[in-house]
Amino acid sequence: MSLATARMVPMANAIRALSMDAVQSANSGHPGMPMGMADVATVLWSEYLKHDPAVPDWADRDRFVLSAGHGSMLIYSLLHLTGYAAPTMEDIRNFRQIGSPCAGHPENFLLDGVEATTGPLGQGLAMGVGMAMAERHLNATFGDELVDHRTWVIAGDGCLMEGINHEAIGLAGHLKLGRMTVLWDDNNITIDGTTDLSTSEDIKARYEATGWHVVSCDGHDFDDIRRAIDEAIADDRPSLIACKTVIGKGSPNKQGTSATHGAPLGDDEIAAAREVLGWESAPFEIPEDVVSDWRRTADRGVQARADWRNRLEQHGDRDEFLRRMAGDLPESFSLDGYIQSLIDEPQKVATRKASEMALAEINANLPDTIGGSADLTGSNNTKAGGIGPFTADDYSGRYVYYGIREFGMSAAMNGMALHGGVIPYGGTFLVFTDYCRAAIRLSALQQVRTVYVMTHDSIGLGEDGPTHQPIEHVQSLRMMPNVLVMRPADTVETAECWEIALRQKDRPTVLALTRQGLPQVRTEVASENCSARGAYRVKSANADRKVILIATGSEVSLALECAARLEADGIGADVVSMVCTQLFDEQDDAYRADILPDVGPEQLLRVSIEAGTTFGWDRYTMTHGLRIGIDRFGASAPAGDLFEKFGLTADAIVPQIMNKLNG
Ligand SMILES: Cc1ncc(C[n+]2csc(CCOP(=O)(O)OP(=O)(O)O)c2C)c(N)n1
Ligand SMILES: [Mg+2]
Repeated sequence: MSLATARMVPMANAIRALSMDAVQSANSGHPGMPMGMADVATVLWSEYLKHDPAVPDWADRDRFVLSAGHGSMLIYSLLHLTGYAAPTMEDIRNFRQIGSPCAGHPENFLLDGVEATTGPLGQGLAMGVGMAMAERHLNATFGDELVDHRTWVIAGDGCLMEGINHEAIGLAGHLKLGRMTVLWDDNNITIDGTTDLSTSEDIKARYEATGWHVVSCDGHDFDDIRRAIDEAIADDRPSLIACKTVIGKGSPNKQGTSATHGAPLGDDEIAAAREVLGWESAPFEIPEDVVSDWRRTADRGVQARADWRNRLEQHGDRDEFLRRMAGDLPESFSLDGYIQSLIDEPQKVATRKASEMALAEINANLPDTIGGSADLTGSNNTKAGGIGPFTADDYSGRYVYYGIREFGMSAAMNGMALHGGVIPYGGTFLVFTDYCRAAIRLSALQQVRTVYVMTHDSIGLGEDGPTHQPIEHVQSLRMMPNVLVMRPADTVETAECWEIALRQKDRPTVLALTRQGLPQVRTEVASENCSARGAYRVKSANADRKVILIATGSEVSLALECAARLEADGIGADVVSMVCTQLFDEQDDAYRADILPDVGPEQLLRVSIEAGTTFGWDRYTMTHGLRIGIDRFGASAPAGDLFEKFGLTADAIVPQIMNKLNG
């Protein structure tokens, strides 16, 4: 039942008032977007969005993403007005201040109801695609009774202009994600001014050409907004609703201009806007009848959730569904037996192959995984364990052909992980983590479990040459907070890394894997997952210990070779496999001091060996240690020749160590 227009106007104006007052009080923020989209958001949230403010994490709720994250006051207003426990009015008063969950841009980890962290334009919409994919997959798995919801995105001109928009809508159109609707704040304004300064694109034609249903509406006419949303729901393609709006609507002297985009309106203009809107309440006060109209809109969701709860209790898959949505692995899940089989029969394979072997095990025993690759399936070795393709005709498939859309893939993975119920992993070449980087950063910031399967991790990929050979990538990803970057050395470590990655409920993992075959360095059963310590001794010094070789991935076997030569000369050398610096840094002092004793160079020389930049390795070698690596772009040649050319051989390394020891 829709409320009369006369009742809805003040509901929308409540959003406008809160937005302009909060921005004014913070003396920073973006009033234009929430004021412009207030009418659209009021219709959507009061009449369509399926949610229950009392149970924000209800699994079958609709997902709402404010892709135009700068308009954060829109979602804070909506959450408050519809009755979520937070943000409180006090939180809104403290918009953009320390301690308030009303951060500059919406953060999924600060407020229930904020489904995604947005602000980097374009990514919210792209995450919405992942949410819609997860929804269809779980629907195909558990049926309409348990999973039957929609994904709504509010996006601005900026979100549609970003390059990632092309990748995201291409994927959504191809996969026919008809339960996704993008409400475009079609206001012709960005920061620099009117959109004709920078674009002449026919956006609607582009969406149509990409397989989307497109409809327009007057974003300030409640009936017209309803008509457009109804049309979007009725169409089985994903929908773009071009909502023609006036940015800063209600601000008499500034509306329709970029002046309202990202600055407080000022006290005089706010007073004038109050006049125009007929809003008489003081800042941060909402008339009781408006509050109760807003609160009543939540009744639909309360009833829908109660009905769903009944269906869940009767459902044969209840426990499995709840396990999946909680993100817990099945209790029986373990790779111990598989790892034992690797120890029993050592093999020389590339770690990308080792990952495929681990995935065969994982995918067969963990129904939660949804894999994929950005058109490098055969190179990333990501399709394993008998999983079938995820297609528009069969959403039960667990393998996504993402196409050549690295950024779109990564953002979709974030959306899937945020949706819950699935564990996404996806592959490309490690060098193209640069294309994914902004989404990897959002995986980390949003605290989600995504696994990036990044193969061809060094010059070891050989002939494709420097465009494809990562140099700075592994180390630069290690700088990013809350990401596990893992570079396993053999089949055993690769399996251990997969197990660790799957058990991280609140952070992503990047697996850096080789193209070239590597000998198995782990041939004995360990009592624990050694890689979980981040670094551990693969080999202890036999002779009097003078050197610690710290290596990763393909260089661990090289370090073992160097150590053997040193030992032959009576120089004791440990070899430490630094699988994951982040996990090592998290170990207690005693463990770290055991692996890397805090003694001077005259007693112990620390040497790092990694086929990538030496930048930053002094963190572990100390300044007086030795750092072996590659501080220039690679070259095109067979891998063996390149390792020789760049001095990554025992012949080249051992004399440098001897020099250092004798110097
Ligand atoms: C990737 C990215 N680039 C730049 C920005 C900075 N920025 C924030 S809003 C904005 C303009 C967006 O225009 P539009 O989406 O039309 O928003 P409106 O002005 O209509 O509110 C820009 C450039 C950003 N947040 N993210
Ligand atoms: Mg705009």
